[in-house]
Amino acid sequence: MALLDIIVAPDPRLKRKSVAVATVDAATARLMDDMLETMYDAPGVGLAAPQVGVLKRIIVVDPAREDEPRRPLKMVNPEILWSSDETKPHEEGCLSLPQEYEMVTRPDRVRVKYIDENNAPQELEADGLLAVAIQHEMDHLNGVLFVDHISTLKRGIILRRLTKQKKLGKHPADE
Ligand code: K1U
Ligand code: ZN
Repeated sequence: MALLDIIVAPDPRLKRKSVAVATVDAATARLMDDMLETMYDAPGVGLAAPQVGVLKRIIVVDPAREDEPRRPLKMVNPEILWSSDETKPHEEGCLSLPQEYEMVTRPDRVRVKYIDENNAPQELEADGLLAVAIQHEMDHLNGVLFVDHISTLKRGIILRRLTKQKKLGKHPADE
């Protein structure tokens, strides 16, 4: 397995729509393993393929806490079949927007269909952190970032800060 480089915003690749995967072959399975290793190393609760420069509809998530056994999910071509009318605010971060956190309101529960690592169709109903992470990662597949769900003012502040750090060649975690 390998650690992949995570793209940091602003970057045009994070704003593009990803394409569906025709079949889950060995290369796709290896990519998902590498994405999981990269996510655990970061650490994060999810990662989408466009964040590592691959514009395909692939996400990985694991909502388990550090003191719990790992529960990795590898999802290809995920689609939301149903989302609850009830919404909930949750603090979100993003490995592509390091050190930036804001409250985002999303449906509290979702039902999702996807193809798993064995090319088998699956369905899953999720709530809590898993539901938030799946929606956050699926947004990445459509070129949407969590800052697109907050006010224009806050989004502008965050993106200007990241642009400045990129120009200086600085990583926000170094500050
Ligand atoms: O897409 C990403 O960049 C991953 C992102 C996903 C996410 C975080 C929070 C709510 C919804 C979705 C992250 O994992 S950011 C890191 C993070 O929040 C975290 C890291 C370690 C433990 C717990 C959370
Ligand atoms: Zn993200």
